[in-house]
Amino acid sequence: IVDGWFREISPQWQGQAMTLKVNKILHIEQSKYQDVLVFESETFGNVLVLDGAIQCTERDEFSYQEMIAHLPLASHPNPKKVLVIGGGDGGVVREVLQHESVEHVVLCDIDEAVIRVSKQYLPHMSSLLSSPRVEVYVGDGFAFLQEHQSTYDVIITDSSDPVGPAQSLFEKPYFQLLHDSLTPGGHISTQAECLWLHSTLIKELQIMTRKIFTTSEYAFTTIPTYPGGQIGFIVASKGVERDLAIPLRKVPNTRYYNSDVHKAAYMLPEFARALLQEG
Ligand code: AAT
Repeated sequence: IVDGWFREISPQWQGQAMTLKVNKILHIEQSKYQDVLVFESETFGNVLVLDGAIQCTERDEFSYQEMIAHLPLASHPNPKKVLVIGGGDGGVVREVLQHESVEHVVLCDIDEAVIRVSKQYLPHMSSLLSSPRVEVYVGDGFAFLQEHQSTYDVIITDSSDPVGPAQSLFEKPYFQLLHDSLTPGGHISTQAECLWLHSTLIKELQIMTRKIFTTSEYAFTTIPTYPGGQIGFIVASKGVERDLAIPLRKVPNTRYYNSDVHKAAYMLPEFARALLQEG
Protein backbone atom coordinates (compact mmCIF):
# COMPACT_ATOMS: atom_id res chain seq x y z
CA ILE A 1 0.00 0.00 0.00
CA VAL A 2 1.53 3.29 -1.17
CA ASP A 3 0.00 6.72 -0.43
CA GLY A 4 -3.31 5.14 0.57
CA TRP A 5 -3.66 3.03 -2.61
CA PHE A 6 -3.38 -0.78 -2.73
CA ARG A 7 -1.58 -1.99 -5.87
CA GLU A 8 -1.89 -5.59 -7.08
CA ILE A 9 1.58 -6.18 -8.50
CA SER A 10 2.57 -9.69 -9.64
CA PRO A 11 4.65 -11.35 -12.36
CA GLN A 12 1.47 -13.28 -13.17
CA TRP A 13 0.11 -10.09 -14.77
CA GLN A 14 3.31 -8.45 -15.93
CA GLY A 15 3.30 -4.70 -16.45
CA GLN A 16 -0.18 -3.96 -15.12
CA ALA A 17 -1.69 -3.60 -11.67
CA MET A 18 -5.22 -3.05 -10.37
CA THR A 19 -5.20 -0.17 -7.89
CA LEU A 20 -7.83 0.45 -5.21
CA LYS A 21 -8.10 3.39 -2.85
CA VAL A 22 -7.86 2.28 0.78
CA ASN A 23 -10.05 3.84 3.44
CA LYS A 24 -8.82 1.70 6.30
CA ILE A 25 -6.70 -1.39 6.88
CA LEU A 26 -8.81 -3.90 8.83
CA HIS A 27 -6.53 -6.90 9.24
CA ILE A 28 -2.97 -8.00 8.41
CA GLU A 29 -1.65 -11.46 9.19
CA GLN A 30 0.92 -13.94 7.99
CA SER A 31 -0.98 -17.23 8.20
CA LYS A 32 0.58 -20.66 7.96
CA TYR A 33 0.15 -20.56 4.15
CA GLN A 34 -0.07 -16.96 2.94
CA ASP A 35 -0.14 -13.22 3.63
CA VAL A 36 -3.67 -12.24 4.57
CA LEU A 37 -4.83 -8.62 4.18
CA VAL A 38 -8.33 -7.17 4.56
CA PHE A 39 -8.99 -3.51 3.91
CA GLU A 40 -11.97 -1.25 3.48
CA SER A 41 -11.79 0.35 0.05
CA GLU A 42 -13.31 3.64 -1.02
CA THR A 43 -15.66 2.22 -3.66
CA PHE A 44 -15.54 -1.63 -3.57
CA GLY A 45 -16.44 -2.34 0.06
CA ASN A 46 -14.20 -4.67 2.06
CA VAL A 47 -11.47 -6.43 0.09
CA LEU A 48 -9.70 -9.74 0.85
CA VAL A 49 -6.12 -10.06 -0.46
CA LEU A 50 -3.95 -13.21 -0.26
CA ASP A 51 -0.25 -13.04 -1.11
CA GLY A 52 -0.85 -9.67 -2.74
CA ALA A 53 -3.64 -10.94 -5.05
CA ILE A 54 -7.22 -9.70 -4.71
CA GLN A 55 -9.53 -12.63 -3.87
CA CYS A 56 -12.82 -10.80 -3.57
CA THR A 57 -14.42 -7.43 -2.98
CA GLU A 58 -17.88 -6.90 -1.55
CA ARG A 59 -19.00 -4.92 -4.58
CA ASP A 60 -18.26 -7.34 -7.43
CA GLU A 61 -17.82 -10.79 -5.82
CA PHE A 62 -21.29 -11.89 -6.93
CA SER A 63 -20.22 -12.05 -10.56
CA TYR A 64 -17.56 -14.68 -9.88
CA GLN A 65 -19.25 -16.61 -7.06
CA GLU A 66 -22.59 -16.93 -8.88
CA MET A 67 -21.03 -18.05 -12.15
CA ILE A 68 -18.54 -20.60 -10.79
CA ALA A 69 -21.40 -22.15 -8.77
CA HIS A 70 -24.45 -21.96 -11.05
CA LEU A 71 -22.78 -23.01 -14.32
CA PRO A 72 -22.07 -26.58 -13.09
CA LEU A 73 -25.13 -26.82 -10.81
CA ALA A 74 -27.91 -25.53 -13.06
CA SER A 75 -26.78 -27.82 -15.92
CA HIS A 76 -26.71 -30.92 -13.68
CA PRO A 77 -30.00 -32.88 -13.51
CA ASN A 78 -30.07 -33.46 -9.75
CA PRO A 79 -27.09 -32.28 -7.65
CA LYS A 80 -27.32 -33.48 -4.04
CA LYS A 81 -23.80 -33.62 -2.66
CA VAL A 82 -21.46 -30.74 -3.44
CA LEU A 83 -17.83 -30.11 -2.55
CA VAL A 84 -16.20 -26.66 -2.69
CA ILE A 85 -12.40 -26.62 -2.60
CA GLY A 86 -10.93 -23.23 -1.63
CA GLY A 87 -13.53 -20.50 -1.31
CA GLY A 88 -13.00 -19.97 2.41
CA ASP A 89 -14.84 -16.63 2.23
CA GLY A 90 -18.08 -18.64 1.86
CA GLY A 91 -19.47 -16.83 -1.18
CA VAL A 92 -19.59 -19.92 -3.38
CA VAL A 93 -21.26 -21.96 -0.63
CA ARG A 94 -23.89 -19.23 -0.32
CA GLU A 95 -24.69 -19.70 -4.02
CA VAL A 96 -24.64 -23.53 -3.88
CA LEU A 97 -27.28 -23.43 -1.14
CA GLN A 98 -29.73 -21.74 -3.51
CA HIS A 99 -30.19 -25.10 -5.27
CA GLU A 100 -32.94 -26.92 -3.44
CA SER A 101 -31.80 -30.37 -4.52
CA VAL A 102 -28.53 -29.86 -2.64
CA GLU A 103 -28.60 -31.77 0.64
CA HIS A 104 -25.02 -31.39 1.79
CA VAL A 105 -22.13 -29.04 0.97
CA VAL A 106 -18.57 -29.54 2.18
CA LEU A 107 -16.17 -26.58 2.09
CA CYS A 108 -12.48 -27.55 2.12
CA ASP A 109 -10.12 -24.58 2.40
CA ILE A 110 -6.48 -25.01 3.33
CA ASP A 111 -6.31 -21.87 5.46
CA GLU A 112 -8.39 -21.37 8.61
CA ALA A 113 -7.30 -17.72 8.62
CA VAL A 114 -9.32 -17.03 5.45
CA ILE A 115 -12.45 -18.53 7.00
CA ARG A 116 -11.91 -16.65 10.27
CA VAL A 117 -11.32 -13.19 8.76
CA SER A 118 -14.18 -13.68 6.27
CA LYS A 119 -16.56 -14.39 9.15
CA GLN A 120 -15.43 -11.15 10.71
CA TYR A 121 -15.17 -8.80 7.72
CA LEU A 122 -17.17 -10.36 4.87
CA PRO A 123 -20.46 -11.36 6.51
CA HIS A 124 -22.51 -11.28 3.30
CA MET A 125 -20.25 -14.04 1.92
CA SER A 126 -19.59 -16.11 5.04
CA SER A 127 -22.91 -16.02 6.90
CA LEU A 128 -24.29 -19.27 5.45
CA LEU A 129 -21.22 -21.28 6.47
CA SER A 130 -23.15 -21.99 9.67
CA SER A 131 -26.11 -23.50 7.76
CA PRO A 132 -27.03 -27.06 8.85
CA ARG A 133 -26.48 -28.19 5.25
CA VAL A 134 -22.81 -27.06 5.36
CA GLU A 135 -19.75 -28.79 6.75
CA VAL A 136 -16.50 -26.77 6.95
CA TYR A 137 -13.23 -28.68 6.76
CA VAL A 138 -9.79 -27.08 7.01
CA GLY A 139 -7.24 -28.91 4.88
CA ASP A 140 -5.58 -29.29 1.48
CA GLY A 141 -8.04 -29.95 -1.33
CA PHE A 142 -5.74 -32.43 -3.04
CA ALA A 143 -5.41 -34.56 0.08
CA PHE A 144 -9.16 -34.32 0.76
CA LEU A 145 -10.03 -35.71 -2.68
CA GLN A 146 -7.72 -38.68 -2.23
CA GLU A 147 -9.96 -39.81 0.61
CA HIS A 148 -13.34 -39.17 -1.05
CA GLN A 149 -13.70 -41.16 -4.27
CA SER A 150 -17.06 -41.38 -6.17
CA THR A 151 -18.80 -39.14 -3.65
CA TYR A 152 -19.86 -35.76 -5.04
CA ASP A 153 -22.32 -34.76 -7.76
CA VAL A 154 -20.61 -31.40 -8.26
CA ILE A 155 -17.13 -30.25 -7.21
CA ILE A 156 -16.25 -26.55 -7.45
CA THR A 157 -12.60 -25.51 -7.18
CA ASP A 158 -12.61 -21.87 -6.09
CA SER A 159 -8.86 -21.66 -5.82
CA SER A 160 -6.31 -18.90 -5.72
CA ASP A 161 -3.76 -18.52 -8.54
CA PRO A 162 -1.27 -21.29 -9.43
CA VAL A 163 1.58 -19.95 -7.31
CA GLY A 164 1.67 -20.80 -3.59
CA PRO A 165 -0.71 -23.27 -1.92
CA ALA A 166 -2.99 -23.65 -4.95
CA GLN A 167 -0.29 -24.71 -7.43
CA SER A 168 -1.18 -28.40 -7.35
CA LEU A 169 -4.83 -27.53 -8.08
CA PHE A 170 -3.93 -26.67 -11.69
CA GLU A 171 -2.08 -29.91 -12.51
CA LYS A 172 -3.14 -33.18 -14.09
CA PRO A 173 -3.13 -35.42 -10.97
CA TYR A 174 -5.60 -33.03 -9.35
CA PHE A 175 -8.00 -33.18 -12.29
CA GLN A 176 -7.80 -36.96 -12.29
CA LEU A 177 -8.70 -36.91 -8.59
CA LEU A 178 -11.60 -34.54 -9.29
CA HIS A 179 -12.87 -36.97 -11.91
CA ASP A 180 -12.55 -39.96 -9.59
CA SER A 181 -14.31 -38.14 -6.73
CA LEU A 182 -17.42 -37.43 -8.83
CA THR A 183 -20.47 -39.65 -9.04
CA PRO A 184 -21.38 -40.82 -12.60
CA GLY A 185 -22.67 -37.84 -14.60
CA GLY A 186 -21.05 -35.44 -12.13
CA HIS A 187 -19.78 -31.95 -12.98
CA ILE A 188 -16.79 -29.87 -11.99
CA SER A 189 -16.04 -26.21 -12.32
CA THR A 190 -12.66 -24.73 -11.55
CA GLN A 191 -11.22 -21.22 -11.46
CA ALA A 192 -9.44 -21.09 -14.83
CA GLU A 193 -7.95 -17.62 -15.11
CA CYS A 194 -8.07 -14.85 -17.70
CA LEU A 195 -8.08 -15.10 -21.51
CA TRP A 196 -6.15 -11.85 -21.85
CA LEU A 197 -3.34 -12.97 -19.52
CA HIS A 198 -3.16 -16.75 -19.23
CA SER A 199 -4.09 -18.15 -22.63
CA THR A 200 -1.29 -20.74 -22.56
CA LEU A 201 -2.42 -22.08 -19.19
CA ILE A 202 -6.06 -22.15 -20.31
CA LYS A 203 -5.19 -24.03 -23.49
CA GLU A 204 -3.22 -26.60 -21.46
CA LEU A 205 -6.09 -27.01 -19.01
CA GLN A 206 -8.51 -27.47 -21.88
CA ILE A 207 -6.42 -30.16 -23.60
CA MET A 208 -5.74 -31.96 -20.32
CA THR A 209 -9.33 -31.94 -19.05
CA ARG A 210 -10.68 -33.14 -22.42
CA LYS A 211 -8.58 -36.29 -21.99
CA ILE A 212 -9.94 -36.95 -18.50
CA PHE A 213 -13.59 -35.85 -18.78
CA THR A 214 -16.26 -36.65 -21.37
CA THR A 215 -17.09 -32.98 -21.96
CA SER A 216 -14.99 -29.97 -20.98
CA GLU A 217 -15.58 -26.32 -21.87
CA TYR A 218 -14.29 -22.88 -20.89
CA ALA A 219 -16.92 -20.33 -19.81
CA PHE A 220 -16.31 -16.88 -18.39
CA THR A 221 -17.56 -13.89 -16.50
CA THR A 222 -16.55 -10.23 -16.30
CA ILE A 223 -15.33 -8.72 -13.04
CA PRO A 224 -13.56 -5.41 -12.52
CA THR A 225 -11.24 -6.43 -9.66
CA TYR A 226 -9.69 -9.57 -11.14
CA PRO A 227 -6.68 -9.06 -13.41
CA GLY A 228 -7.78 -8.18 -16.92
CA GLY A 229 -11.39 -7.73 -15.82
CA GLN A 230 -12.35 -11.22 -16.97
CA ILE A 231 -12.05 -14.68 -15.41
CA GLY A 232 -13.09 -18.09 -16.63
CA PHE A 233 -13.91 -21.57 -15.50
CA ILE A 234 -13.32 -25.04 -16.81
CA VAL A 235 -16.68 -26.80 -16.55
CA ALA A 236 -16.60 -30.54 -17.28
CA SER A 237 -18.77 -33.64 -16.98
CA LYS A 238 -17.90 -37.22 -16.08
CA GLY A 239 -19.08 -40.11 -18.18
CA VAL A 240 -21.92 -38.42 -20.08
CA GLU A 241 -22.02 -36.16 -23.12
CA ARG A 242 -23.83 -33.15 -21.77
CA ASP A 243 -24.50 -29.72 -23.20
CA LEU A 244 -23.15 -27.76 -20.27
CA ALA A 245 -24.35 -24.48 -21.79
CA ILE A 246 -28.01 -25.43 -21.28
CA PRO A 247 -29.43 -24.53 -17.86
CA LEU A 248 -32.06 -27.02 -16.64
CA ARG A 249 -33.45 -24.83 -13.84
CA LYS A 250 -33.69 -21.18 -12.84
CA VAL A 251 -31.79 -19.82 -9.85
CA PRO A 252 -33.99 -17.58 -7.69
CA ASN A 253 -31.70 -14.97 -6.24
CA THR A 254 -28.98 -13.65 -8.53
CA ARG A 255 -27.49 -10.35 -9.65
CA TYR A 256 -25.24 -11.53 -12.51
CA TYR A 257 -26.36 -15.02 -13.48
CA ASN A 258 -29.51 -15.76 -15.45
CA SER A 259 -30.41 -18.38 -18.05
CA ASP A 260 -29.27 -16.23 -20.99
CA VAL A 261 -26.01 -15.32 -19.27
CA HIS A 262 -25.48 -19.04 -18.60
CA LYS A 263 -25.64 -19.83 -22.33
CA ALA A 264 -23.66 -16.75 -23.32
CA ALA A 265 -20.82 -17.57 -20.90
CA TYR A 266 -19.70 -20.33 -23.29
CA MET A 267 -19.66 -18.04 -26.36
CA LEU A 268 -16.04 -17.07 -26.85
CA PRO A 269 -14.61 -14.05 -28.66
CA GLU A 270 -12.86 -15.06 -31.88
CA PHE A 271 -9.26 -15.08 -30.54
CA ALA A 272 -10.33 -17.37 -27.69
CA ARG A 273 -12.47 -19.58 -29.89
CA ALA A 274 -9.53 -20.06 -32.24
CA LEU A 275 -7.21 -20.81 -29.33
CA LEU A 276 -9.44 -23.31 -27.56
CA GLN A 277 -11.53 -24.94 -30.27
CA GLU A 278 -8.93 -25.47 -32.98
CA GLY A 279 -6.03 -27.93 -32.73
N1 AAT B 1 -14.05 -16.73 -3.62
C1 AAT B 1 -12.79 -16.11 -3.45
C2 AAT B 1 -11.86 -16.39 -4.47
C3 AAT B 1 -10.77 -17.13 -4.36
S1 AAT B 1 -10.43 -17.81 -2.87
C4 AAT B 1 -9.17 -18.99 -3.02
C5 AAT B 1 -9.05 -19.84 -1.75
O1 AAT B 1 -8.31 -21.03 -2.08
C6 AAT B 1 -8.30 -19.21 -0.57
O2 AAT B 1 -9.18 -19.10 0.53
C7 AAT B 1 -7.14 -20.19 -0.28
O3 AAT B 1 -6.89 -20.33 1.10
C8 AAT B 1 -7.68 -21.47 -0.89
N2 AAT B 1 -6.66 -22.48 -1.26
C9 AAT B 1 -5.47 -22.28 -1.85
N3 AAT B 1 -4.82 -23.45 -2.02
C10 AAT B 1 -5.64 -24.43 -1.53
C11 AAT B 1 -5.54 -25.84 -1.42
N4 AAT B 1 -4.44 -26.50 -1.85
N5 AAT B 1 -6.57 -26.53 -0.88
C12 AAT B 1 -7.69 -25.88 -0.44
N6 AAT B 1 -7.83 -24.54 -0.51
C13 AAT B 1 -6.83 -23.81 -1.06
C14 AAT B 1 -9.96 -17.27 -5.61
C15 AAT B 1 -9.55 -15.97 -6.19
C16 AAT B 1 -8.96 -16.03 -7.58
C17 AAT B 1 -7.98 -14.91 -7.83
C18 AAT B 1 -7.76 -14.62 -9.27
N7 AAT B 1 -6.63 -13.74 -9.51
